[in-house]
Amino acid sequence: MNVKSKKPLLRIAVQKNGRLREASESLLRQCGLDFASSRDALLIPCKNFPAEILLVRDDDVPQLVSSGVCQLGVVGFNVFAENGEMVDLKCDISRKLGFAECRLAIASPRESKFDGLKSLEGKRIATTYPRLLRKFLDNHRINSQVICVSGSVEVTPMLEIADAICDLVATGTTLRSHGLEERATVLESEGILLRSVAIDDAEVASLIDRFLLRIDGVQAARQSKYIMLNTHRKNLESIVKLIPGMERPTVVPLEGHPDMIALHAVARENIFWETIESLKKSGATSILVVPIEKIIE
Ligand code: PRT
Ligand code: ZN
Repeated sequence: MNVKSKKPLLRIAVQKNGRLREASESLLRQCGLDFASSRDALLIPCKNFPAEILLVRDDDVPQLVSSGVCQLGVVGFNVFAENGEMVDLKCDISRKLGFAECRLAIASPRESKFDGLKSLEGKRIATTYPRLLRKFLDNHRINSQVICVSGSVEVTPMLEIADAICDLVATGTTLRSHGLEERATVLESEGILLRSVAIDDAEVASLIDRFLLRIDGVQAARQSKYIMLNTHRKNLESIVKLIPGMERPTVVPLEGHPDMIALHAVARENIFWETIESLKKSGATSILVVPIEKIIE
């Protein structure tokens, strides 16, 4: 493995297979990084940016970034938080990425009695997140037995190995199909970008700044739309009020129609059908709502 490269090189740890892989890869590509979509190679060089991508198990990302083997890494906040409870990680959360959203939650069989957290007193709770669960229970002064398992957490009550579970929940389908009901949230999670704190090379630090600027551009664009419409000049004020999160509109006269204007603007929020209907009622025509690829301030 090309661990010590001569030229300054950014190494980014990304999950090899699993729920984070696709969104991480798509984010890197949106940031303009061009690399092969290999399913076999573990270290993939970027063709157009001095960076390489290291494909690993998600559980290894915090350590790889903390030790400086990788300067950046994408991982779920849940994994970072569980690892951080064990060792003092030398990395920061550089960006929240807005994908792989889920929560670490306690659930118990639907028919079991639950009157708040005190119902867990003395009970056995199975989890793959023992440290986060233990901390949560301690904070609430609940004395339960934490049972460490390595997977298939949701079947443990059925097998009478545990009375409750603590696992990741996204849609809640898995809990429901195992007759379990969500009782309490231990941690809210989403994908995060970790950044090593031990970066002493100025060129690497400046590469990271360039990369982060691109991420910010992609994230700002994701929530924004570009809107264009025509209207009578007298409607301008009422129309401007209807566009959510609008910034600095450009207003230009329409050639050959002295009373008509074209309005172009960036809306920092999504534009829903209801807004478009209201715009039409207020006299807007030829409304175009266009996705934005990047916003660089
Ligand atoms: O092989 P590797 O170790 O890299 O991957 P992994 O198997 O440990 O992780 P993976 O790919 O399953 O998940 C990676 C990350 O995705 C997690 O650490 C979370 O940050 C995030 N994530 C988001 C989820 C979920 N949503 C999720 N729903 N991780 C797991 N689940 C599982 C959950 O454990 C349960 O079994 O999905 C089931 C519940 O889903 P719902 O939709 O039925 O509620
Ligand atoms: Zn994992």
